[in-house]
Amino acid sequence: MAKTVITYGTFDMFHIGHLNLLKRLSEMGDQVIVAVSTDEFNEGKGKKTLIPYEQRAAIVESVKYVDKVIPEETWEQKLTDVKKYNIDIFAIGKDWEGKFDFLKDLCEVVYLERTSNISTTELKRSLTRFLSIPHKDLMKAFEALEMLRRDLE
Ligand code: C2G
Repeated sequence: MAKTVITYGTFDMFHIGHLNLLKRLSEMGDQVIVAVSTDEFNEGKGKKTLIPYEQRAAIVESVKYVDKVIPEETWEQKLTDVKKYNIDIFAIGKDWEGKFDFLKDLCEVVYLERTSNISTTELKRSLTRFLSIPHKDLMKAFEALEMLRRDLE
C-alpha cells in the first residue's frame, strides 16, 4: 500500500543536510510532501530567512525526492495536513525530538538523525565572517594569489 511521508521546514540556503533528510524520506515511503515555512511563519519562529519563500519552495520542489510542496503557515496545520493528505509518516530531524508526538494518534512519527557539520546558521556565520574582511585586505589576498598563479605558470 502506497505510503505518504510529510515533513516541515525552512530549507533556507539549501544544503546537504536538507538533501540527506529528503532522500531519507523518499526511502521511507512512495510519496514525499514537504511543507516549506513561509517567511511570515519563520518570523514567528524567530528565524530570519535569507532566501524568500518562493525561491526556497522552488528549490525544494526541484529535488527529485520530493513529490509535492505546500506552504507551512501555522504550527497547527500539521493536524489538518495529516488528514488532508492521508499521511502515513510524519518525519523531521532529531532537533525536534518529542515536539510532535501529538501526531502519533494520526500517523507514525519519526525523528531522524541530523547531518553533522552543516547548518544554515553556520553558513550564515561563515558568510558574515567573510563579508567582514576589510575590502583592502581581500584585494591584497587576491593580488598575492594572482602573483602566485603567475609564478606557477
Ligand atoms: N536538517 C538535518 N541536518 C542538518 C540541518 C537540518 O537533518 N544539518 C533537517 C532538520 O532537522 C529539519 C530539516 O532539515 O528536519 C529542515 O531544517 P530547517 O530548515 O532548519 O527546519 P526548521 O527551521 O527546524 O523548521 O514545523 C517544523 C519547523 O518548520 C521545522
